[in-house]
Parts: sequence; structure tokens; C-alpha cells
Amino acid sequence: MKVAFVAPPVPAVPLSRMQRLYYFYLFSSRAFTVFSHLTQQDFHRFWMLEPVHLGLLQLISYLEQHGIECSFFGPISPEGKHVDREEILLQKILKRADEFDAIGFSSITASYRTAARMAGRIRQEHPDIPLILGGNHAWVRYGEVLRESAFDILVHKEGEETTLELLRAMERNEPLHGIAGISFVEEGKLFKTPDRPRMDRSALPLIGYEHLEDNFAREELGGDDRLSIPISRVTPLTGCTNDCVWCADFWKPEVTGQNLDRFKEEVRYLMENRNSRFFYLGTHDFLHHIDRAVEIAEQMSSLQPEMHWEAQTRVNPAATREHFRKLREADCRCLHVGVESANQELLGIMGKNIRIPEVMRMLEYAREEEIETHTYWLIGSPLETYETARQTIATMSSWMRSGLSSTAEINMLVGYPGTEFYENRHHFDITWVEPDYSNYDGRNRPTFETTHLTSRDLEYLFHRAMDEYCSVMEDTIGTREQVTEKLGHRFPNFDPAFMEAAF
Ligand code: B12
Ligand code: SF4
Repeated sequence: MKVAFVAPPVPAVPLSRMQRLYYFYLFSSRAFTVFSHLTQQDFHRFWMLEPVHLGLLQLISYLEQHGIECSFFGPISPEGKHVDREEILLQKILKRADEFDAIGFSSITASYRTAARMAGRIRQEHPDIPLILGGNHAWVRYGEVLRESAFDILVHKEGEETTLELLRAMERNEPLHGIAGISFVEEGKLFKTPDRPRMDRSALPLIGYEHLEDNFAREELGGDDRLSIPISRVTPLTGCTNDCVWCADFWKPEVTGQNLDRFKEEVRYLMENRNSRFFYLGTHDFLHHIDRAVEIAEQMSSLQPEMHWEAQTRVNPAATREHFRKLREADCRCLHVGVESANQELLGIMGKNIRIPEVMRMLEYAREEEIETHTYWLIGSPLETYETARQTIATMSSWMRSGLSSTAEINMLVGYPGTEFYENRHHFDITWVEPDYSNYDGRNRPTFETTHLTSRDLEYLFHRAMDEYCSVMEDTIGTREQVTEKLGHRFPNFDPAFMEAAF
């Protein structure tokens, strides 16, 4: 059996002048600190990050281990140039469609419309090829997706075991009703089978990076044989024990770990074969089991000095200064910490389960041990008002000025379909939600309004937060001209199509 797996592009959105300036400073401050060892060539290669779709590449390697042949189709903007990524990708698939027994798409909410459009075109030209959809949007809206799109079967949540069983059943022409974790329509009737328990992810094979180039011509790779991934995202731990009302991450409420040898092998592969020189440990709860975090840090440290790394974590009040010292000794350059709001009451309403003094203490320990800190902040937290947003902006700014937080990232809250925030709107005084899923990318526009804040208010507050960020940066690292001169040839390309992957 042979299957195509497609990562449709998230629509590129125009950035305002303020957003471009904000990204400029965000990027530059990191270029001078955590990315200081990256070269001009590494920076130039950031456009190569766009097609790296970890979920699909992991799914592919698992299926291949079980004898299913797979081909990966991803979007790319060669050398950062604007191209019609959707049409180019579609034509590539249509050209090879006859080779495949099924075609699977992955989509988040923002790329769902693109996926549905592409699937519709494939159905017109190849009506007999089964079309499957997985990823974070399909299963939360399975009824709507199955009714309105060309997709035949949806895979819910974790995909490996479900997809393998599904493909085997399709191959043998067996009924699908006994397969956990899917939905489909049969004789006009919609079926959803029970969810599947999480698998043991420590047994998974290495992510199928070797499939990245399956469908790229050499010129799309900038003349190279293979894509480089100068900044790699690796996930030694998956999941989070918390449950914020707006969070669309479905890997909850457990934190599961990769096998450490395999993790190290993945990092080594990326260093040796993909020119990776910086690693972002995309764990949501790195410090959840502190001893485990230290063990992971030691693995990273053993691979020095060619690379450096950072990790994302929740605040853990049990972490001591000694733990941070160990992380620093293992070359942890930065910790990313979600703070979201400076208002303790709002943190309670969103279910964040952190206390501001504990956040400050953890950031202080990190600073004392010379680990950079990158904090995340939201405009539009559940039940936000002008006053709470101002409080958040002022706190972010003062923490940055005092060095408590080295850098910060500001986002406008997006309440994704399937989350409590979106589904139980009346609890959060929501008066309107954006009907077009393509705008759920969290980048440029509000996706809801409340009795307290209109979309214009949200936009204003978001821009005000970015303006404040830029003022702090101007005072601490210099004016735009001074920073540009310092960056020299390591100047970033802010094309929205792939920029997200670089931060
Ligand atoms: C890593 C990550 C990124 C990375 C890499 C993304 C990638 N495509 O690999 C980067 C930084 C680039 C990124 C960017 C963005 N991300 Co992101 N990201 C994540 C994160 C933290 C982990 C994803 C992951 O690798 N999980 C592990 C793998 C194994 O799981 P998976 O991808 O879900 O895939 C499994 C199943 O879903 C299923 N499956 C998936 N696809 C398919 C397809 C088929 C056919 C089948 C059968 C099965 C299947 O099988 C896979 C294996 O089990 C998630 C949060 C989370 N934990 O899910 C957010 C998340 C997916 N991202 C999100 C968003 C919004 C974005 C951005 C739009 C952010 C922005 N403002 O720009 C961009 C969009 C970029 C893009 N082009 O997709 C949201 C999506 C919410 C939603 N419902 O839309 C999430 C859920 C975070 C959140 N806010 O809650 N992201
Ligand atoms: S702490 Fe982070 S990953 Fe965990 S539920 Fe909240 S937003 Fe999601």
C-alpha cells in the first residue's frame, strides 16, 4: 500500500508595520544572545524550516516501519520568495495521484480551508482515491468537516496506531466500525468510533526526516541536495498536566517521554545531517519532573560544543536555584515560560495554575544562573478588560527593563474551536467569533469580541503591547539603525509564510 501525506500551507498573512518592527526586535535580541553562534549561512537557511511537519514525519516513519510506503508533500518558499504554495503543492500531488491508494492531509484550524480546497480538487480529478484528514482541527469539527468537505475519513488525535489499523482495513476492504479514533460517513450516516488510549511514544522510530525531500526539485532546495534545519524543534517530552481553557493542545493531561537514547540519536542526526546548530526543546512542561529535565539536559550537554539549546516549561515552584545551575552547566541558554497575564484573577479564570510571585522567583533564579528567559504574554485573556491588559503590558515592560525577562512574546488570544473558551462562550462574555477559520492563525487579527473589548480594542491593545516592547528594546539594545548595523549580514527575512518556524 502506498499513501501520500500532505502538509497544506497556512495562509500567509500581511504584517502591520508595528508587527514587523516587533519581530525585528524579537529576532535581533535573540540573535545577539541565544543564537549568537549561528552564522550568516544559518540565518539565510531559515526559509528551509517551512516544510518541517513533525507530526506527519513521525506518522510516516511509524507506518513505514509497519510496511506502508509513504510520500511526503510539504509547502516551500524557495530562498524565501513568494510563490503560490497551495497551487504548486496541488499540482505536484495531482501529477502523482495515480500512484497512491490514499491521500492524507494534516491541518490545524488555520490551514483547514486550504486542505479542504485541495481535497476538493483532487476528488474532481481522481474520484476514487480515499481522502483522509488528521491534525488539530478535523476531529473537533468532525460532523461539519465530513458534511461539507471531500474528506472521507477523519483520524482523531494521536495518529500512529489508528492510521495503521485504518490503512490495513482499507487494504483488506474490511469495515471501519471497529477502529478506535476515527469518524466517517457510510451510506449517508455519520459514524464516530470511541477515542483511542494514548500509545507508548518511547517506542516510536526516529522521525522520518529522510522524507522531507520526497517531492522537492533541486531548485526548490536552493540548489542543495537536502534541506538544512538550522534551528530544530525536538520533543523529549510531550503533553502538559494543566488545562488552560483556551489551549488547543490535545496531548493532555499526561506528560510522556521519549526514550533518551532515541532522543539523543535524533539530535545527533539533526546535527550531522541537517546542519542543526540550535535546539528548541518544544516541551510544554520541561520542569514537570525536574530530575528527568536534568537528565535530558545532560544528554544535550554531551553533544556540545557544536550546538546550544533552550526549552519551554511551565513554572514549577519546586525548582531550586541548584536545578537552574545544573541546567546552565548543561548549556541551557534560555527558558521559555508562559505567563500570559499579570492579573492573578485572570490567571485563575483561564486555569493557568501559576502564581505571579512564583513565576518571578523562577525567572530570578534563571537570571542569577545566567540563563536567558523568554516570557509569553496574551492580549485578550478570558474576561480581559482595558485595565487588565494595561497591567499585563506594564508588567511585561517592567520585567524586561529590569532583566527579569530577557525577551518576551506577545500574542492575541485565539480561542480555537474545541476549546472551552470557544465552545462555552457565554462563560467568557464572548459576543462574536470569527467565522472564517483561515484567520485562526493568531497573527494579525482578533477572532472574537467580548462585552468588554471590541475587535478594534483588541487590535489597539495588541499594537500597544508591541509598541511598548519595541520601546524597551530600543532603550536596551539600540535603535533600529544601530541594531541593523550590528546584525550585519545576519539580517532576518520576515516573510510570514515561514517566519513562525524560525522563532
Ligand atoms: C511543534 C508545533 C509547531 C511547530 C512545528 C509545526 C509542525 N507542523 O510540525 C511550529 C513552531 C512551526 C508551529 C507553528 C504554528 N503552530 Co503550532 N504547534 C506545535 C505543537 C507545540 C506541537 C505539534 C507537534 O509536533 N505535535 C506532535 C505530533 C506527533 O502531533 P501532531 O502534529 O498533532 O500529529 C499527530 C496527530 O495529530 C495525527 N495527525 C496529524 N496530521 C495527520 C494527518 C493524517 C492524514 C493522519 C492520518 C493523522 C495525522 O498523527 C500525528 C502523530 O500522532 C502544537 C501543540 C501540540 N502539542 O499539539 C502546536 C499547535 C499545533 N500549533 C498551533 C498553531 C496555531 C500554530 C501556528 C498557526 C502559530 C502561528 N501563530 O503562526 C503556526 C502554523 C505553522 C504551520 N504551518 O502549521 C496550534 C493549532 C491550534 C488549532 N486548532 O489550529 C497548536 C495546537 C498550539 C495551540 N495554540 O494550542 N507549531
Ligand atoms: S500550560 Fe501551556 S500547554 Fe498546558 S494547558 Fe496551558 S497553554 Fe496548554
